[in-house]
Amino acid sequence: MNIGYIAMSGLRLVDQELLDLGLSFPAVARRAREIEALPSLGLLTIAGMSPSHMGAEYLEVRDCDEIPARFDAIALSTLSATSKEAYAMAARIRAMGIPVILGGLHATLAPQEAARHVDAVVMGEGECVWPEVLQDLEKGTLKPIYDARSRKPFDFNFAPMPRFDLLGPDRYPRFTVQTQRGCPWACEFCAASMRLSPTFRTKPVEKVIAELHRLRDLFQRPFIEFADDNTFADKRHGRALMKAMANEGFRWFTETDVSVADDEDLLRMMRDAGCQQILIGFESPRFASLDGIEKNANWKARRTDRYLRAVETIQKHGITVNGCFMLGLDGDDPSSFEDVFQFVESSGLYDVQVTYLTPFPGTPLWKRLSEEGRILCEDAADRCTLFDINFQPTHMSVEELRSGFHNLVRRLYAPEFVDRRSRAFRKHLKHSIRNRKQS
Ligand code: B12
Repeated sequence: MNIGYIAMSGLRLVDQELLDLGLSFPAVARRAREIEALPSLGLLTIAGMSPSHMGAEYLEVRDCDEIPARFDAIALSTLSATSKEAYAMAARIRAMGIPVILGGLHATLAPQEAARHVDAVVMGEGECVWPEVLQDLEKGTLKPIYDARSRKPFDFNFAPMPRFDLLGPDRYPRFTVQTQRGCPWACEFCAASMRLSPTFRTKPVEKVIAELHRLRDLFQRPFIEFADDNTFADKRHGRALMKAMANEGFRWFTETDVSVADDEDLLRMMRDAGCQQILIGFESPRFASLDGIEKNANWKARRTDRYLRAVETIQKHGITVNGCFMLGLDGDDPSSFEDVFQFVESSGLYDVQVTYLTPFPGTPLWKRLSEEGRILCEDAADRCTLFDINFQPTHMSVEELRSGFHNLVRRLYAPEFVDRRSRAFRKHLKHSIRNRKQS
């Protein structure tokens, strides 16, 4: 049996004006190119569980104008933004008599919808059910839905080695590796791995290192993006990982929360382990906008007054911060755009990413906004890009949110502002290195 693993690659955005505006700025265009090229770790991971008698090939959707007929089944992975494209693709594949199995975050969050378009839907963590799906496929007894969420969360001690070897040799400048799944915090809007399985878990350090070594063997000097929700949520695991990565010569980027700034020793270990940048979801610099969005302990709101200091502490260790802000939160009003701009200016954030609050189908945010009658279009998964609006904001009209956002994008990514922040970063870094040497 020969299985084709097809990734819905590339960025998605419906608002053409914003796309044109964004890509006209060098900093945005560069980041867009970098992430355009990331392969799907979900598919490579489940391919790593395929038995040796089965063939496996990895393809990007952009290479699939013609669906190759040599496959006995196709595994597709989709996020919400690409779900309609994935269904259209599935229809073409099934018309050729090839069964389609669909997994990923959108299939997990909207399984009934997905089941109307494919032969089998996998909900949750693929590792828990993929061997069974393949056995059923061989026996011709595929079930319409496999729900990994009704089983025990996947034990990372058994994590398969992702099939990085399926990737073409010169095509990918960056690769993803996962070190943990889930997050101890419960943000209402979150549509990431906590929706696959709510339990927070870390991958054994030696497994992560083995994946990094595998990538280095295959691709020489790979740049790594950890595909985590919150790499340093478990500080003990984070420290052990940094110790193991010290002097390995990797360069990497990750996503984590602002609490890394509380631990300067950890920041030094991160720098020594090759960390180039961390992305932090600040969401907003305003207490009123953050209040209530994290449901376990109102964690984000309680941290607001330490945000500025945190950026300074992290960046002085030579690690740049990419600060993410969400516009359209219930506590936002027309002054929020200026507040974000001011925060970026006074913190000296090296990089910044602004998105709209996005109700992904199947999330608690979606449920609440739907009950409040605030979802603009119930059938608009293609608007789940983080850069398109699909809800009615509280203290602004949709048009005010959109034009305020576009204007903020123009100001944040103006090349002179980007340059000023990057020069300030280098200057402060030199200064703190000098201070460190003197003390
Ligand atoms: C790396 C990444 C990317 C990469 C690669 C995406 C990809 N196709 O894998 C790039 C940069 C291309 C990307 C792009 C986008 N992304 Co992105 N991305 C991530 C990130 C950081 C990590 C995802 C990851 O690799 N996880 C690890 C793997 C192992 O998990 P997984 O893919 O879910 O796979 C597991 C299961 O889902 C399942 N599974 C998955 N597929 C399949 C298939 C089968 C057949 C089976 C059986 C099982 C299965 O098994 C896997 C193992 O358990 C997350 C945020 C985060 N911290 O998680 C956002 C995230 C996934 N991205 C998001 C978004 C919105 C986008 C974009 C729409 C942005 C845009 N405007 O263009 C695009 C759309 C991309 C596309 N064309 O589909 C959202 C998605 C929310 C949602 N529910 O839809 C997230 C959660 C970020 C967020 N802020 O909310 N992204």
